[in-house]
Amino acid sequence: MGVSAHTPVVCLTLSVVTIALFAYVLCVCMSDNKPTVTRITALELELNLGGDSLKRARRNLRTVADEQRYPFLSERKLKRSQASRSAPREELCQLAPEERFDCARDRSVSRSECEARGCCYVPLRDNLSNGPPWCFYPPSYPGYKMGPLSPSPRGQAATLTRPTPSYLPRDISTLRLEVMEELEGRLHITLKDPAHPRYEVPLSVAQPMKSPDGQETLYSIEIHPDPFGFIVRRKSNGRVLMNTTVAPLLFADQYLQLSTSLPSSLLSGLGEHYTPITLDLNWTSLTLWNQDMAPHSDANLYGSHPFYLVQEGEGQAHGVFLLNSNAMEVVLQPTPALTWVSIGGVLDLYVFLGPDPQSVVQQYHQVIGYPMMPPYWSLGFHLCRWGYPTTNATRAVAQRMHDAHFPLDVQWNDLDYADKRRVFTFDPQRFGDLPEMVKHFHQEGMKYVLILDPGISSSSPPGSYRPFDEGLRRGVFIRNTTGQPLIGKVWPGPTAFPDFTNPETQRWWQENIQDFHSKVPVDGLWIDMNEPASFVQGSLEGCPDTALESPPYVPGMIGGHLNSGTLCMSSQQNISSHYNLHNLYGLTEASATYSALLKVRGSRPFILSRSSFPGLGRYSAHWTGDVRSDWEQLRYSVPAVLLFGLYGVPLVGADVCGFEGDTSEELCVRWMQLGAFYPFMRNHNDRSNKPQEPYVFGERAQDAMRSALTLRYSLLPLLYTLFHQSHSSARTVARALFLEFPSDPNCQTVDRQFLWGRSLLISPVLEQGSVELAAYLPPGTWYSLHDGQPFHSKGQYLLLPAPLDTINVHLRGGHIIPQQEPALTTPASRTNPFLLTVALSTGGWARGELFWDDGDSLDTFERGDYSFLMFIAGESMLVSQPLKTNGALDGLVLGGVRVFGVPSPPLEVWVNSERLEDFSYRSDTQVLTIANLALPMAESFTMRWRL
Ligand code: MIG
Repeated sequence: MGVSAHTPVVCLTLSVVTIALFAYVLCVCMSDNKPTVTRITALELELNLGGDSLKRARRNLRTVADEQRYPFLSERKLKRSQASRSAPREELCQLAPEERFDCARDRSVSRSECEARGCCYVPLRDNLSNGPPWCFYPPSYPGYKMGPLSPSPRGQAATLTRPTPSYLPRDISTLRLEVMEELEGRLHITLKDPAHPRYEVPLSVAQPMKSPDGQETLYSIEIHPDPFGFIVRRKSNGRVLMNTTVAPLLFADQYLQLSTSLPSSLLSGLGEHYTPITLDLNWTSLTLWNQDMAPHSDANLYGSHPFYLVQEGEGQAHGVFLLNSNAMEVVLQPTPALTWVSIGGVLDLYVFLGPDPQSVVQQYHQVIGYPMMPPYWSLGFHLCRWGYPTTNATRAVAQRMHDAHFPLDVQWNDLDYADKRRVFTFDPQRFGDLPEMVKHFHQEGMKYVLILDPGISSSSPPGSYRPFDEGLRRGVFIRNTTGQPLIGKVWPGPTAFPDFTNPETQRWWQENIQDFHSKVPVDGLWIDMNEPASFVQGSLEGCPDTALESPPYVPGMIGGHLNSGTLCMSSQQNISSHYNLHNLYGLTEASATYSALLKVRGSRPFILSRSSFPGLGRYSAHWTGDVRSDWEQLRYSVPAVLLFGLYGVPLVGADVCGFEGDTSEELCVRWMQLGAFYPFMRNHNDRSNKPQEPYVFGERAQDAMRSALTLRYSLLPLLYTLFHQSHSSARTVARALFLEFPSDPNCQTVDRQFLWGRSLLISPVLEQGSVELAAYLPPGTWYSLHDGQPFHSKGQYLLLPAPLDTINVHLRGGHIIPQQEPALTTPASRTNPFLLTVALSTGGWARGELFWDDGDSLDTFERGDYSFLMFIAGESMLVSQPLKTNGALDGLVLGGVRVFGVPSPPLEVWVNSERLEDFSYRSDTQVLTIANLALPMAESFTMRWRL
């Protein structure tokens, strides 16, 4: 992949590039044995410069002392190389506070410094770090100037130049713009440095499936040459979706900034944060930087998703994806408008035109990759805790679950199993019979998953811990600037960190998994701590003092430094520096783990990753990390799960009953009920807490939990079919209401309820002590899934009873869902009779489908090795039609049918040509029930009821 070079060359090139502008900066060359980098980018070149840290530039916090310490950033010196500007005329500065775009995001400035930037300085009464800026751009603030557009291989291109330097160090004064109209609903715009290739995210985007030639795009783009900016409009109604002329484009080596207006304030995305489904635009700043951080507000969490979706109104939506993995900050302001700030890479921007929100999600997933198809068993119930001290304790847990008749598919172990907490080992005393335990679980029809942290213990005596010895020999670890493996500290003590961007590392990782699996036949892997997290800052030896560790601007983040709780930014990975690749660590680990498990097990891999980046869903599930056992965290788990659906990671859930702190019986019941509708359902608990396995609670609580689990298991055929739709066509599984009812203004911000696919509405209790709840029912008929009781809604809130043993679930008129009699594991439930629940629309129609395969083989859809049934109801008739069969349904039967919304008692019921005696009808709920059927699932049938 490209050229390779060593540090001296790097520094030399660098000096040539920058010496003219910053002659007073010395090139601090790193030692000679720096590892080979295969892709030299301008960013890396520049980043070997000396320089010192500027902590997060909080407005008005900069002092004179700072200026002396960081001379190369001083405004005074910078001015030598740029035309000095003067304050704009006063009338240009008469902007309403919410219209102001910050001219000093990079650092705080005084009036004179602000005016020297040519910006307006108009103080406001409050000087808030999250309020309107005092120093802001006047209209038409100078920026880049665009030359003529000409055809390029993929679209149109132009050169942008900056006649006068910006106020930032190491401006890139010439840029290449490329505008690619890739699909009818997809616009792609890149801005790069044509002279010095910079780091780009190594995501291979599927090329457009069709070109928009001759076909109308949903958008038009208008480019303003001077100062450069562009406007994207929705063609159908002329609505301005993006307007980047509202503020200047900045593109310096370690500071890229692009602002745009937004057509509405209904903005979702930009995770991972602890927020509702729509974001607060009142001067909110969101940092995207993967960090080991328990979910709480105003903090960057484990993953980064530089993607947003805007509900425009009238049912329309668009999305924007900035493909950039550097530390980022997104600033929201009430205009409404948004500013992207990234401290590296290039600007690689996709705009998705929808026009409806579900299409936006699909267009986004076409770029980042559709989600994987999970193994069927992974949709069952998972049970874990940190602190099952032995195999016997772990066995006892599964046994008690079984004895108490709770479904359980997957038993887990946390760090407890490992010998001195080192991965790929197990404790010979406490977990000596781990292999036997796993085999025992397998005999019971269960699966087993354990935790696998990336940190490889580096302090075992040489020759005693092969993963490290081998890894060292094969050069698989991330290296510090002196070329040695960087040593941080995690659970086993000092650890080295595999560089998953290195193909050799991927092979070594697979061999370790293979070796371990040959002893302990795990069914999946839980990849934790992969932000990556470390208990020391940077490394045990600290980090070198370079602009990579402390760039001119650091987005606000927990710990205050890029290397807080993680590795040195200057450490080197195969394709670039950790500075560039940090946010990709979990993704690259997930990808390597996926390949390894696939090879080793030969069936669909199951991986659970804490850190995430766009594309993770191709390989992995996600859980929301160390949630507290409290009601607020229960409530915010709903938007968290829904947002990961937008991000293409549909197999997601929060730790049921909460991770940190003791749960309570009531909370745990409500959490089990909500968790029964998380796409991924795992009860997991922290070391020191009271136990929270379902069987530890009182009889009533156990009954409620058992019925929630049983309900989930009865719905798994539907859930599996939804995962198929997500894998094959990027539909969301757990779905926000606005995706399904985009034109209903009442749905725009609903995130206390959600849907499964199109048909099931889940309305959990999220408050302590509540035994009723106000649930919104979008217009249409909704039937209680429990008893078929219909509600004809005009789009209104209904007060529903919700005693402790109940979670409200409604089935939407017009839909048919496949169910199956539950069992204690999925291998057992998968052989049980199916059940169809038919919810007639007011016109008496309904439809639904079932995707079925062996639940575990790879690429069944792609290879056509599956069965697919279509169900249609209308005119007092239900038809099941196999559109495709492969034998997977052979021997399986339909045991019963429930029809909701049958207006009067049927006189007769017929299946095919046979008249049935065994049916019942309830006039109060208008439900027709047909039981004791045994119709082969793989064959078509027709059922009629004569009224
Ligand atoms: O530093 O493996 O989020 O689920 O139980 C804590 C122990 C490490 C963090 C995970 C949590 C897990 C815990 N881990």
